[in-house]
Amino acid sequence: MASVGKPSQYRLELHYLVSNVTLVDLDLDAQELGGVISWHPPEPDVSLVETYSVYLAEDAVGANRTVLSNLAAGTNQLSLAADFDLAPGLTHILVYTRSALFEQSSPAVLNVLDANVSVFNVSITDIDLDDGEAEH
Ligand SMILES: [Ca+2]
Ligand SMILES: [Ca+2]
Repeated sequence: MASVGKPSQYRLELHYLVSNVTLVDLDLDAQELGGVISWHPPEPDVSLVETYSVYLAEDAVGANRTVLSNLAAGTNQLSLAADFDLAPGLTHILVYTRSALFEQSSPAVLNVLDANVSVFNVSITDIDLDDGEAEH
C-alpha cells in the first residue's frame, strides 16, 4: 500500500520551506566556490525545525546529492572556504529542513552560479624603484 505520508510530515512539506537561498561565489576560478550560502528560515513558524541539511546535487530534486553540512536550527548560513572543489555536474544547492522525524522531500533550491573570471590581457609596467633608492 502506498504511503501518503503522516500528517506531521505533510505539515513540514508545506510550511517549513526555507526561502531566499543565496550564494555569491567569491572564488573566481571555474569549478571552485568560495563564499557564504545563506537562506531565510521558514515563515512564519520554525518550531518544528531541528536541522537544516545543505546539499550539492545535479538537479533540483536531489540527484546524486552530496551533503555539505547539517546545521542546527538558528543557523541560517554556511561558509564555504575559497577553493571549494565543485565537482562537474553539481549545479544546484539544496536546503532541506528536518524535524525530529522527517527530512523534507522537496527542498529549497538555488542554481549555482560559479564565478569564473578569465584574464585575457595581463601586462606589467616595470617601474624599478631600487635604482633611485640605492643612490642615497
Ligand atoms: Ca580558487
Ligand atoms: Ca568559481
